[in-house]
Amino acid sequence: MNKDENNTQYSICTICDIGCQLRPETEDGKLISMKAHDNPGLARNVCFKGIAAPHVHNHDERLRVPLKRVGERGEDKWEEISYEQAMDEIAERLKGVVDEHGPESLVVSTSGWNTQTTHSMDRRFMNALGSPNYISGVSLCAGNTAAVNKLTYGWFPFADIANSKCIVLFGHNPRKHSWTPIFNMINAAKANGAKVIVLDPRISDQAETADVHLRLRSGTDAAMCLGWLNVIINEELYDKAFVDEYTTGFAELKARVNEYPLARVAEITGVDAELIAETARMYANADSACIPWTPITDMQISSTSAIRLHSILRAITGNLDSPGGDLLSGFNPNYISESELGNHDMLSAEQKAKQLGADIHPAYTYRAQEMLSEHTQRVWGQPYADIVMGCYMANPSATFRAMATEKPYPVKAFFTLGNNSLMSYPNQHQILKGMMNQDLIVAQEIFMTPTAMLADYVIPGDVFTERNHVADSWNWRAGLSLSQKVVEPPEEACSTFEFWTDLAHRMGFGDLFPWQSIEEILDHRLTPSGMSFDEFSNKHYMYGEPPEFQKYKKTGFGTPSGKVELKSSILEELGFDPLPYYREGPAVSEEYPYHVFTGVREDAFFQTGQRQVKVLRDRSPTPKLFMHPADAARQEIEDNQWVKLQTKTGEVTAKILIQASMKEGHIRVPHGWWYPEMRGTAALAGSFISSDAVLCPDDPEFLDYEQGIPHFKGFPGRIVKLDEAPAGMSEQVLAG
Ligand SMILES: Nc1nc2c(c(=O)[nH]1)N[C@H]1C(S)=C(S)[C@@H](COP(=O)(O)OP(=O)(O)OC[C@H]3O[C@@H](n4cnc5c(=O)[nH]c(N)nc54)[C@H](O)[C@@H]3O)O[C@H]1N2
Ligand SMILES: Nc1nc2c(c(=O)[nH]1)N[C@H]1C(S)=C(S)[C@@H](COP(=O)(O)OP(=O)(O)OC[C@H]3O[C@@H](n4cnc5c(=O)[nH]c(N)nc54)[C@H](O)[C@@H]3O)O[C@H]1N2
Ligand code: SF4
Ligand SMILES: [Mo]
Repeated sequence: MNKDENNTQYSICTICDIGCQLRPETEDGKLISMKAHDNPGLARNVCFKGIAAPHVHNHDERLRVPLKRVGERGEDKWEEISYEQAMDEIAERLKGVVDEHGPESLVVSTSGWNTQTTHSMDRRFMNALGSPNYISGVSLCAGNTAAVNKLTYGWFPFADIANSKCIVLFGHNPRKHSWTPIFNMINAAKANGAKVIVLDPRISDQAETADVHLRLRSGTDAAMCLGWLNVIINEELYDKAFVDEYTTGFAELKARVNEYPLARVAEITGVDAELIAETARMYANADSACIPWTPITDMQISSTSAIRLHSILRAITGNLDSPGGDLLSGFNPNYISESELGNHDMLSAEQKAKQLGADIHPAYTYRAQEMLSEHTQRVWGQPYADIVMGCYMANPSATFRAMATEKPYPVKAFFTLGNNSLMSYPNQHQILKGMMNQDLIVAQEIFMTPTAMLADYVIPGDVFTERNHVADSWNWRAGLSLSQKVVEPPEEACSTFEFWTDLAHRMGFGDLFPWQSIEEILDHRLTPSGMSFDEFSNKHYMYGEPPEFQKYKKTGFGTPSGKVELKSSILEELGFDPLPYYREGPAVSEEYPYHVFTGVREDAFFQTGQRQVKVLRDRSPTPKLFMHPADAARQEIEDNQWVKLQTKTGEVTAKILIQASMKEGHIRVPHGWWYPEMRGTAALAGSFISSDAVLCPDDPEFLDYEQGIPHFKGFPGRIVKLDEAPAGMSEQVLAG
């Protein structure tokens, strides 16, 4: 194993998805601690989840050998089998499904963050087999944001936060234990005089320390952006030279924003018109300004418009690809990209046309994204740009519906890797129905999750200290960083790279998977740099490209017009409104009086994970709904009381946390709660008791038109008091 001159090794933490490089320490072949980085630029990157990695990696309940279902589906009864037997049987059964129903009957669901070293072998496998039906948790995160950004200027920017003079956070709330490096960058910029504008219904941590806080109603971000544009365009605060030379559709955009005078925007958002105008001026007049990516606008009924409005604001204020603005990095020239390894041109047009949901909601599917291919090739040198692995996906709601109903065609095999699929999309009821109707389910996991419990085969996964990697942030940023294997995976645990490679060989197309190990594919990927993986790991724990700004002056933008498309020619050709707009979500009523939003990430966990890790669970034993004191008083609800939160789709049970920082009339529901300790006593480890996905609808009136993204920010709900906790809760949950 390579160590640098200081005898240090580096592993990139994948407990969450921001990827801090930390220093693992081992003893007798076992990970014993994770330390902060020794590089001063990274030394502050310590969050307690990363430090807790040994408790995750060495956990007693970690899966170590393949399991085959022996009971009914979901009954959680297993026999242990060898890896060879499991892979042989999976290949045989998959061949059977494909022979009967065609290759499109295979769906793969993943998220990619945690499994890290797939090297796009999943897409390569699917493309060789002939299935377009790949879905991912990133369809509610940076993946769909990337795809929609591409429609406007051909790439997905990463904000140059540390060098910015004005940072605008649309809900996004980085903290010491949530996306720590971004939190550090914001603090560095503030120390340099940057102003921070936060838009959030709650007084979040970032709102508390911001220069200005706009407490908008949940789900109204697109209206807010239209209000900002109204001020910026009518007061002529935009960059005229840039608009003239590098954009299309400015006159039409101006006409559209004039439909949103500030009085209308103030009424929709609930924010004072003068404050909207003042902050729009602050943003537009700053020496440099950025709008960092936020997941808040990728989960709303006006998501496509809201994301496009961020793109438009960045562009017309002259902040695109300039210092302190939002940078378009392109592919790293020293590393073969996942976009290329995925072999997307191998999948036929006929099979691509079968991608589920593409007919109605095409924005992040092949149908819309391939309209960019020749332009991506022109500007960035290759046709496919699968940035954050979210640019060629099927629609999850359409996919689970097809799994449940066999319409428009049967979907009979479901593979889920490093993704707790049951709980990670809207409408958990439909997901369960879809999974129960499968002939073959395979899960690759490190713990027995509710999703894995529904599988026919569970393959144990490795973790980040057990595999080598070179990370390029999925083409979001151009730098490369090293992640080293410091311990062996337990027993038969494997990487997702090995899983797909071994399966491809059994399926008869192993020649397309010539790399025998992760190190071999890393050597291959590093070929353009002239370094082998060994050489890279000896010298370059971090390896950046010098930033080159405003590359578009040489190349144009990677869109059909070569310009920033304020009016999107692709959306127009697909039959959608080519200009951004605001659409109101389903209204609250007397029956369902609250605006409910999911999220506010918890410091102790990443998404649905780590509930079985004692040091983390002790910090947060019980799921909590947030409620404003005035709402609690009106309903005579006390702090820590058990309640039900009900929507038309379902109900969850949790405790109330009364918080003055909440916005009146709003309820926060946490994401991803299940109870590993209830395994064996409650169906699917209590995953229908408190999970937000049980509540979140995906009926058409709750879906964004262009992407089919569910409205997680401001759907109607009601609170019903309970006299006691749900049955079967542990002492710790009851006391929490
Ligand atoms: N209902 C609902 N759905 C959501 C969201 C929401 O708020 N509500 N949020 C969305 C967002 S923002 C995101 S980013 C996605 C996140 O979706 P995911 O990234 O899928 O998130 P997790 O819930 O953490 O599930 C990851 C699973 O991978 C396992 N795992 C961890 N490390 C490894 C590993 O190294 N190898 C393998 N094989 N498995 C591993 C964990 O045990 C866990 O069960 O979910 C999205 N889905
Ligand atoms: N500890 C920890 N850190 C994490 C994660 C984790 O699970 N745990 N998950 C990671 C992932 S994958 C993601 S995507 C990020 C998400 O993290 P953030 O981007 O910070 O998002 P949230 O914490 O879900 O919510 C942030 C804020 O959005 C506000 N909000 C709610 N509705 C709206 C709305 O309609 N508009 C606006 N403008 N604001 C609204 C909420 O009040 C809340 O304060 O966190 C990452 N960091
Ligand atoms: S913020 Fe924490 S959990 Fe996320 S990558 Fe960094 S150390 Fe790991
Ligand atoms: Mo996310």
